[in-house]
Amino acid sequence: MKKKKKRFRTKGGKRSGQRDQRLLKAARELHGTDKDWADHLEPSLTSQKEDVKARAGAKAEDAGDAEPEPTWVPEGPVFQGTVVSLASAIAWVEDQDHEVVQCALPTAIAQDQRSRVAVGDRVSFAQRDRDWLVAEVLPRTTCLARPDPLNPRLQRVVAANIDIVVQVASVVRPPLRPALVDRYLVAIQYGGAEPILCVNKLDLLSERQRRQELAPLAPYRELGMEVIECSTQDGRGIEQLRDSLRGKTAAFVGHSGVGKSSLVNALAPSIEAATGEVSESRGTGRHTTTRSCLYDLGNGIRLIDTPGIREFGLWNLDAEELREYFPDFEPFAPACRFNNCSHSHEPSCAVRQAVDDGELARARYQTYLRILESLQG
Ligand SMILES: Nc1nc2c(ncn2[C@@H]2O[C@H](COP(=O)(O)OP(=O)(O)OP(=O)(O)O)[C@@H](O)[C@H]2O)c(=O)[nH]1
Ligand SMILES: [Mg+2]
Ligand SMILES: [Zn+2]
Repeated sequence: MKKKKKRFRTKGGKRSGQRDQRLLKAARELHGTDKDWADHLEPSLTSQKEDVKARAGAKAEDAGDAEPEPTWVPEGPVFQGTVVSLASAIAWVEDQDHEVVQCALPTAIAQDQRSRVAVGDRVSFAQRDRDWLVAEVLPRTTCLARPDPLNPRLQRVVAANIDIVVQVASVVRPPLRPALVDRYLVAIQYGGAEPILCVNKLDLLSERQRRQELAPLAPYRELGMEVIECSTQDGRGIEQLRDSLRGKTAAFVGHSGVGKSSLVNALAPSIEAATGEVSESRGTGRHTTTRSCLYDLGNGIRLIDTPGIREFGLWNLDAEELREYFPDFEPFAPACRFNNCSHSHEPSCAVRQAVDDGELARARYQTYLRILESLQG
């Protein structure tokens, strides 16, 4: 099959790396000595991504800034910074001197907080009376978004202005779920970031099991996606992950319990992000991380650790567009009888034929059909 190397590459801009941990300290000071605060901290982005695919950028803008509402007009000096953490109607913003300032969110933003502002967003802020207040959320270069699970008409932005989204999966406890990988892959490309797949807990498998369990990931490697096999227990893959993240801002996403926070700690032990046991009976995580946190890991790596999710829906995508996010179908699609073939029910579909002939991964095709159905439903 024709390889589509570089399909997922975006031209990530260079970042000036900051090594200081003052952000973490500042946030801890803000919250007294509560060690759990480490979980509530999201290190911020300090620079804008310079260059992303124009289309992806436009998408991110659609997704994030559809209807800018007036907030308030500051009278004094206005500063800019990056949102490093969020709570209800409050944003912690890191300024250019790496000071973290607690800012209230004006009502217009707070009302629609999950869409209007996310960790990683650049904001302007200023003082009103004695308090600091966010004035404006600046346009995003990229984002990762999904529909609100309880109200699919609402968008939830998971992280903003990221170069890379690392999907963290584990091989066992919880088991690998390629269908989730596919959904994330679509959402990541839609938002303009570069996807990396990090498969964790490899220490729990024998070599034979490893080959068997990881076989379903072959299609992603074929697509040119970086797949990193790692373990926070025996350290494998951690340096490869660090190399891939060097100079970049990234978000860790995935199910609860796969080891996202453990990976943060493996990359930078001084962070001490809280981690939680996986439930014995269900083999799933316990949602230990409750808010996204942006950490500065050194080597120019800025990392947003996010809470584990149960399901990942897709935001604002139509059925026709979905095909573009399955580039492995492209070599076959021109041979379909209909040039607008949805590859689901049409006669003489070359994509379906390729699946039957073993030239295309059946699991990828099945995920495609499931997503298609959900978009039409
Ligand atoms: N065997 C093994 N266990 C691991 C590995 N990485 C993490 N764990 C364990 O997996 C459990 C969950 O790890 P966390 O880092 O809290 O997982 P998380 O993805 O951050 O989970 P949430 O915050 O709930 O989304 C903990 O008990 C970790 O010790 C690994 O490489 N191998
Ligand atoms: Mg966690
Ligand atoms: Zn077709």
